[in-house]
Amino acid sequence: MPNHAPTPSPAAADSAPAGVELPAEFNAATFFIDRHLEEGRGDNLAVIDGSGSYTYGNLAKRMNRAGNALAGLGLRQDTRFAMCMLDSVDFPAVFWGGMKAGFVPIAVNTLLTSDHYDYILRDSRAGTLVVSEPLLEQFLPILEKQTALEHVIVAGEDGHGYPRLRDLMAEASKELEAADTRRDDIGFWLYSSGSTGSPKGVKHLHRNLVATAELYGKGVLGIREDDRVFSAAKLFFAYGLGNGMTFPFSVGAAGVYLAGRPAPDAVMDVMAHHQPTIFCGVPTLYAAILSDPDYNPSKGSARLRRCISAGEALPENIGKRWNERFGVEILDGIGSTEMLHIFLSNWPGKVRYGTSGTPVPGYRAKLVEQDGREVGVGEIGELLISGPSAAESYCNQREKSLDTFMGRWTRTGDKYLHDEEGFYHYCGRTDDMFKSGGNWVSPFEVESAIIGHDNVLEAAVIPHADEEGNLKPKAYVVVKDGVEPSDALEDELRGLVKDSLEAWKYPRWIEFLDSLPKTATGKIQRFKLREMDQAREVR
Ligand code: 3UK
Repeated sequence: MPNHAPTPSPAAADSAPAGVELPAEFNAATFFIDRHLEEGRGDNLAVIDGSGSYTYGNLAKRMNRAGNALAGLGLRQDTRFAMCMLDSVDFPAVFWGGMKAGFVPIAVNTLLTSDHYDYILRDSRAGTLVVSEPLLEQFLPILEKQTALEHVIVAGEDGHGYPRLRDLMAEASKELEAADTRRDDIGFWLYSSGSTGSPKGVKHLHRNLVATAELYGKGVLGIREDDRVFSAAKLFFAYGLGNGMTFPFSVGAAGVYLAGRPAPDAVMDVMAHHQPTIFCGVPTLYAAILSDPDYNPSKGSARLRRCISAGEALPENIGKRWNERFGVEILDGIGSTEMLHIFLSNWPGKVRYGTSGTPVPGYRAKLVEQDGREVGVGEIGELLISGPSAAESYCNQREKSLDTFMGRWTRTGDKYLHDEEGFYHYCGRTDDMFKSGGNWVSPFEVESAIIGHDNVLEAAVIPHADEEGNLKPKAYVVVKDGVEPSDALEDELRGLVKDSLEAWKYPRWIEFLDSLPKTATGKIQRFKLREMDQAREVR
């Protein structure tokens, strides 16, 4: 057995980012699962899901059976297969089993429409699909049309005419020797949700999983063997994949899985029942939990020691109120599917709410103008990241790959500024920023001011042309339950923005909506509001 223990390499010269050294022959599944059996942690709990608790010893057998089951279908090394699965013990079994056998799992968002699944199956040309029974329905209308797809396997009680995962696993051996993969082999793909355009297949290497677990999981979170991580963000999402699998599995700790929708009541239920030590959410979930005064520490986890937030910027007031109510800081950090996990983050004990913190050691950040020139302190630029977990490329998108993966630097598509103390302040997506009267408006900044109002739940700001054709900010606002929109409230919101931001930034128009358009991973789709707004103008 090769020695899989990673050794942090010393901070390297400027051209080569600091990283984690791994042997050239490397299979991530042996590192994250088998290693614990070899080192005496086989009886540690690895997974707690809706059906029970599973030790590393048990998960290893499931992984081996799943890998053998896939091999039994005739998959060859490097073959990719799609998995559209709810969070349960079957997810790690299939994901790691596939990788251990040398196949390439493609974890697919469970919340998409049939059209998107059609697109992803064609785009990836996956020959096998493993799908959770409740999700099969969305695939049925498009399965017939697939030319590359040969096998559909259903995880659940009823296979609806397709082979069941549990039967294939029961028939397969619980012993499996790891395929002779290398650290630089493509290990798995994810499809980026993409706030605009079609989803993109993002190809990641075996080694990238270790890099994120070492640099962010251990480096920032300080994950330990006695931790229990509950991620409301699902395992198919890079954020959830790290939180729920690679971080706990890097140290022999446990992941707590919720198969259903992470609504506040379901999330608080899991907190109370399974007492996680680390909780991973998105800003809207933290806000929703806080909006119900009934949710207090007695209904949560007494062992909670860390909370993290990503996916969108965490509004300052949400972080502060959470701290006050639950006595635990929320570490806001920004990550992406392309970089696999968080690369700028706040630190335990040094949280600066309203910022994304500082670069995670092992990653470097720079803010640039369109011509590539770096901007100075306090100026807005596009964020580029260099670090050892960047994806290799996008599937089937040469131009986008060249634009995004620029050698050591990866383009994020986000605007940031950094202050004198080195903290990074989020200013919005490159595509969402606009100029009003020659001055930049960051929708995010205006939205943050608006949601500072007690009656407001969410807000989105877009450019809207006035009668002369000049762009000015327009706000779409969702009020909290039981609040009536009114002219008086509009005036208060304008006043709030005028008090805290420059004169050109206040919303000239305010419209109230019941909800905002969002991606399946919870990001506000401002482009949809812009489209809606323009369609109305034309009429
Ligand atoms: C935005 C944030 C401000 C930002 C992700 C943690 O969200 C993740 O990946 P996606 O590919 O989206 C990436 C984009 O989302 N974003 C994410 N976090 C923040 N903006 N503050 C934040 N804290 O526009 C980024 O480019 O879906 C998050 C870990 C892994 C991930 N994949």
